[in-house]
Amino acid sequence: MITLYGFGRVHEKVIGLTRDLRVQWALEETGLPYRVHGVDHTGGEHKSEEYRRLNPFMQLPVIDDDGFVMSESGAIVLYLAEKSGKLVPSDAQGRAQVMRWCFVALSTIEAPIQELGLIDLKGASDPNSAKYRPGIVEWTQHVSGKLEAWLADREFVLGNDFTAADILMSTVYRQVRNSGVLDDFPSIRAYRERCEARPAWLRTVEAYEKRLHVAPAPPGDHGRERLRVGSATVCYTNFAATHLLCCAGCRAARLCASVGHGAGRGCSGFRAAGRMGRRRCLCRRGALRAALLFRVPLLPHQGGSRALR
Ligand SMILES: N[C@@H](CCC(=O)N[C@@H](CS)C(=O)NCC(=O)O)C(=O)O
Repeated sequence: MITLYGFGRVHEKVIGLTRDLRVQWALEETGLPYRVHGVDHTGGEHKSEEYRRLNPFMQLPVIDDDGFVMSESGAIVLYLAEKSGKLVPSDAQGRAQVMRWCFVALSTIEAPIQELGLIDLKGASDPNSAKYRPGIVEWTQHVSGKLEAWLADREFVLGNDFTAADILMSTVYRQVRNSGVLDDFPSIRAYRERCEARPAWLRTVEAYEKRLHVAPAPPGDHGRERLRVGSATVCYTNFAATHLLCCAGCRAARLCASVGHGAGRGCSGFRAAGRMGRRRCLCRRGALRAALLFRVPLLPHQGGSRALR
């Protein structure tokens, strides 16, 4: 049986972004039997000699398929596709196209996105953020513009069929889903939502939440995230933000209202927050604008549930 070495404990900031999600998604799509070994990253389990033998770079994910060990998320996803005969077409040229788009995802697209993700993880207080972020955003938007055009008349990157390349592409974009840089790329956003609507992805997220002890969203709250803003709890109306900004408190809410996003009765997030008995709500765009203006980090709501969807 396949063992997936995925995160069992990891820094809260990266929950929902880790690359073991890609592999577990591929396992769920292909139906191959597997179990997960939850690596305690916080406790340094990946630094052991035993783990180094699995992956010389001591990173995750890794799979062990009855003694056949493989690291690198892209290589693993392709291996699982080949092994199962799913997520790839049967002809050599079709498979080569899938490979091509896997490389597009992991090199052309992921290069700037990873940079951007890292900058945003560090937050606005990092002096390099202001210096390098605009250039990285430009690079991200340059490559994304090309993909946006490509996806305009395609359901998935290779057309009508969901393939291994879509697992990689959509999870790459997931890293910056709440950064605001994709606001002008509706085809990419819709594409990612199409991919993440798949039952195999939803099962993956559910298993991941359990593994990392992330409290799942309450019923009817899918795709929303509650965050603490100052003393108030806010609710995003869009896909979950795992580590955005906070602490501008009412200033953020006021700004949000003044720019016409959220914090008003017409905002679905406001209504959702009301249902949950909360006092404030910002829609994602409004909160991000506020964060940008105030240059404050957003923190997850402590002790509340968090949706990764
Ligand atoms: N290119 C590798 C990158 C792997 C990677 O960066 N893994 C991260 C998690 S997403 C990791 O293990 N970070 C922890 C560490 O380096 O200590 C892949 O695609 O698998």
